[in-house]
Amino acid sequence: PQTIYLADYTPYGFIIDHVALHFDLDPRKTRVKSRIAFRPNPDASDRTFFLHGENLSLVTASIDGAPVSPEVTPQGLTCDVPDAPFIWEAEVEIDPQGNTALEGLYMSNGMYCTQCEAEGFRKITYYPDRPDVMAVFTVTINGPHPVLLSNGNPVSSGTDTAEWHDPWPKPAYLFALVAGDLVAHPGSFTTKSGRAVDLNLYVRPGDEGKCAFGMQALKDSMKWDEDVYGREYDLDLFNIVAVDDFNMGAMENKGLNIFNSSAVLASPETSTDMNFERIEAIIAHEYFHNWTGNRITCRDWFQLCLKEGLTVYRDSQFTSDMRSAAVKRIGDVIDLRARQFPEDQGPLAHPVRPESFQEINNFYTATVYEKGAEVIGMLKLLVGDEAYSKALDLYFDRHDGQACTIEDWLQVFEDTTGRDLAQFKRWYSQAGTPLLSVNESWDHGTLTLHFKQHTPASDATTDPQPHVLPIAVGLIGQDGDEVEETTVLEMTQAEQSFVFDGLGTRPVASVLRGFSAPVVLTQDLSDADRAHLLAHDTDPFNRWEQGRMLAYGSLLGMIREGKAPNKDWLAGIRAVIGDETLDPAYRALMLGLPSQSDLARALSEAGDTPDPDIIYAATEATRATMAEAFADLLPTLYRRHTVDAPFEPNAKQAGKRALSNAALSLLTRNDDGALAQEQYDAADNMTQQLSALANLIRAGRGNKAVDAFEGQWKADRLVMDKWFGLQVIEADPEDAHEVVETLTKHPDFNWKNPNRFRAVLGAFAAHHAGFHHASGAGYRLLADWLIKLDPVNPQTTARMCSAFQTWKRYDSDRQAMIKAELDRILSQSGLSRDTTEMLSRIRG
Ligand code: HT7
Ligand code: ZN
Repeated sequence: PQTIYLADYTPYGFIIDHVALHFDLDPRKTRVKSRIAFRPNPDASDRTFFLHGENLSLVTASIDGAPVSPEVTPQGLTCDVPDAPFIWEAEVEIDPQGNTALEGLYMSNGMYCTQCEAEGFRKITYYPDRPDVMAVFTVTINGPHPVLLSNGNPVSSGTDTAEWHDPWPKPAYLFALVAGDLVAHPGSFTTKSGRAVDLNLYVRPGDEGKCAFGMQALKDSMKWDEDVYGREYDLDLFNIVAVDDFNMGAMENKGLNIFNSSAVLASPETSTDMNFERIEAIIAHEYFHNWTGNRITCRDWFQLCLKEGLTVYRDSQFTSDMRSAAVKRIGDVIDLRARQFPEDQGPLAHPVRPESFQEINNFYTATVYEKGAEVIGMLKLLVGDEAYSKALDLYFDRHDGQACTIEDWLQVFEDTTGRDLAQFKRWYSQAGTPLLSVNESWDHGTLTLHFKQHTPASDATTDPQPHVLPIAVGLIGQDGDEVEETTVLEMTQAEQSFVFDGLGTRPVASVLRGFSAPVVLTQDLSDADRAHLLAHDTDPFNRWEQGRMLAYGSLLGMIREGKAPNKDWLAGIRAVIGDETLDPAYRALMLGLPSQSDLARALSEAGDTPDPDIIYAATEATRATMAEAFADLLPTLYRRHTVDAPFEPNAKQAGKRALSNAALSLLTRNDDGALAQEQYDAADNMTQQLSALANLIRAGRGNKAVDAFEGQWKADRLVMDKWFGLQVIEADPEDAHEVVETLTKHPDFNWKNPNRFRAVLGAFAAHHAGFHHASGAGYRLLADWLIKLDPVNPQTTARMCSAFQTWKRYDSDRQAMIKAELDRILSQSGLSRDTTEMLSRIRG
């Protein structure tokens, strides 16, 4: 496969003034007519007329009304064109029903929908399918469907026909079309300058009762973007459509967002508190793209972080404002460490702005999205809130309507602050997680913090240079009072020291508050100092972090030397979870343990070979000890935080449920699931029902409830995804692969549906001890399914290959078995470009 390089960028040879598309919908033979007004681009030197096109049957083509016979390849077509403005017209035939890859125009449950990012538009018609070609689109749709939607504002509609006009120039990846028998949940929003916007959430009949929360989240997002970023919506209509078959969460098509139904449909009976929070965040994320992505888009796909990093950053700010900032930050860091750190430290490492790719779909990664957002958080911390706002205002003013680069983005910060961001730019160009270490010296009232940073070399970055690191530090005195409020140290060298003087007694340094930089920190703190911070730190992130570090110490001591759990850690956690002045959601997080794959990563970072069985046993033993140590506290925690009021998906109630369910999961170890059964029987919402079910399965008495749950929810696709997934998540490691095999034979296991596939196989890949079973059965099973899925849906297959990315951590037997599976998949004839690229990179 061909490798594309950032360095090779050249502008397209033509400018498009207008695109008219006409669709005659048919499941197997949709006709697409295009009429595109091209003119030569004065800024381009190469005038080759190339239009992308894949899986299209060209019916006719003409230039200025005269038929032409272009040279057609599987990737597109070329044609001789005039050196002056001209009209290109073409008609193609496509097969939406046969499009199982879910890119381009495809069908899901009888409805037509599109997914064009990144390069799906070329499967709809011949077009320069690159983000720097922006054009105004008019679309007409003919088809026997009550709802016919496209981007922008409606121009006209009649029986089986509709015309749409989008006045905002856009790249083809933001094009969307939806047609089907859908019902609208309507709403409205008036922008701050008085524009009345009609809002609709389109769903399949039967899903009307799951729309209210998403609609409110949309209104909250619109208001928040006005209040915080000064960004107003710019059309008279904003539509969202829920689709069952979708490769990712959602897509920000201009004025017509398309959502995986799991990312928008919600009701108390069918959705957990976590579902509600995720839905609110995704709706916000896609809405915020209207400015960061759509009005200002990317020049090329290497600049993906320009829109994704910024939009993730914006959606995390939104969630922090809507819910608890501390809980959101901790959740984001847990997620970053679970998904981005392994990527950045393994064979898939790439810079936030990659410099080459074979298949762009493989670069919608945690590094581009989440590390990309962390980079923006650091920038804001370095320049300050006011300068950040000014820079963003300038960004929107200067670049509205343009396709931009990271250079453009950094320039607005340089222009507003006068700072030189050349070194900071390394965050975009260097792969790898920096390792930051700190040690202290104390001399008569002066504390000096000596920092060292080092980023390990990788294939992606062979000679990493020091980063600019904002390190937020505070000092906690021996009496527990804060003696130095948070200050942000700016580290730019490989080694650097910072002095705090005028101190009385020696304080404990609270370093990297709020996780101010995405690094692995090594701080030489005693367990007593960590316990002191766990008890007294004013920074909620670091308070939690010290509990987590103590938990790591305890678990690693058990794994390596069979030690008993650390009593100081248990005492520290006990004090926090019993402190009724603290947010229940925060206390629930304190009851969490590092995941088994996090422990494997920690062991391998320290040069040890992780044994998944021992890690599993240590985690289980630690949970059992917690259940025993907190036995007297748990029933009160459970009862006090059980919500009696009618279910509301707000942060307050969700936090209480999170704490009572965290207590339940420990209590179940003491009562063999009696309380879980009680909760299951009484549950009137999915948070309570699912948590109870998980505990019953774990307690070995879940069979009846599993069957009852299936009977109750058989007709609900999204709830059944939970049913499938939970049985895998809660499976005993010895049986996990058999549980998966059984579930894949279930009549409702529709493996072509990405949600269902992920519910089972994705959950299995995340079941550390089950997937890494010493027999290799887990590796074989996943490989079998990846081989089966690849010809049908390469994008989802390739994403799931990352389950193998950590393979070099494990022992030689496991490595040999994984390598054999990687080779077996790679040897399949016709393997997709997506999967080939992922596995070749992973295999090395
Ligand atoms: N911008 C979108 C990214 C995307 C995508 C979405 C759905 C299906 C396939 C996709 N490929 C890329 C989603 C987002 O980040 O908001
Ligand atoms: Zn996005």
